[in-house]
Amino acid sequence: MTDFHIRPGDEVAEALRAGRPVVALESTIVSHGLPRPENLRVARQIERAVRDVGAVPATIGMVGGRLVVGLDDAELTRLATADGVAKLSVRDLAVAAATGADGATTVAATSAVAAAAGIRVFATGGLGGVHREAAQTFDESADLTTLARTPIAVVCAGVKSILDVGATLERMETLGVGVVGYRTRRFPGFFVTDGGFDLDWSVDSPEQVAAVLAARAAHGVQTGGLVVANPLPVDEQLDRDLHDRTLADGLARLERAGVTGKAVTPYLLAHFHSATQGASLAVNVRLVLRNADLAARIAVAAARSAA
Ligand code: PSU
Ligand code: MN
Repeated sequence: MTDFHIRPGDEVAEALRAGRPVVALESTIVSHGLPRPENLRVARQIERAVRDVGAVPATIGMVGGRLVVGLDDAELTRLATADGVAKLSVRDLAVAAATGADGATTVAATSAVAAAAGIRVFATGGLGGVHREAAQTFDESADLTTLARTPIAVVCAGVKSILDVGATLERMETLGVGVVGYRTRRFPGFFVTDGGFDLDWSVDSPEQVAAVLAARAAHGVQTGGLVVANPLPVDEQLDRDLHDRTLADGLARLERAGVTGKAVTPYLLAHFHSATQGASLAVNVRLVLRNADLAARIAVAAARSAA
């Protein structure tokens, strides 16, 4: 383990040493993806959901330049409430460390750090992907290119409908990122159950995902990540009409406001949460908690089969 920069909290380090199940969690969703003050409450709930199934949560983030795997409650509180918490992708980690910054890690950075720390399962809300108009703007999340080279299973509710979902799936194919639906052959669209595209594979149980991870390790051929796409049940998704209206409005505002680059995702998420009077927030929280639960079950199954 490269614990020069990555200093796991005692509990996480001990669990990894003993081969007990550990689930990585990201902090960008806390600092930039959810409104305050709910963000801190939800961050704690996500950790609780992992613990409830018998796994150890390891929320990852940067505190005063120190890259932490397994933030303690004071650190989590700081990243949820402080001003000026940076949004850190992989390329930002070293600069943030050297300048003593506070930062929240994206899916890309969290995956890279978790894998380096020996964690094999990661739960988040939605993956970053290819943005609409990417053919002009080149805006494609580093989540995809990082997963191309990072051996970790990411449990998510697909990608947000604010992205070009079809292009994101095509890029994952090109990049060699595995995608399986959890009890579905339709790729989920985050707030909505069905993102509009078919998947080649579906798995039925945490044990089956653990078997995929074991086969990958045995083959030694696939070097990148595995996306486990876990849709919300239809009766828990955001109302489709409300969703479509809010999205159209959000995209128009984005263009008028001239928002680009890494501000795009937080801007659109904040728009959804305010324009739907909290309906999208409730949906967002539900799906993250479901993903944390599934990821923990996968980690438990993987630890059992390795024992
Ligand atoms: N999806 C969400 N909420 C989020 C994000 C994605 O539902 O907060 C965050 C994740 O941390 C993801 C990042 O890695 O946004 C992607 O940002 P970008 O598109 O700038 O790569
Ligand atoms: Mn981007």
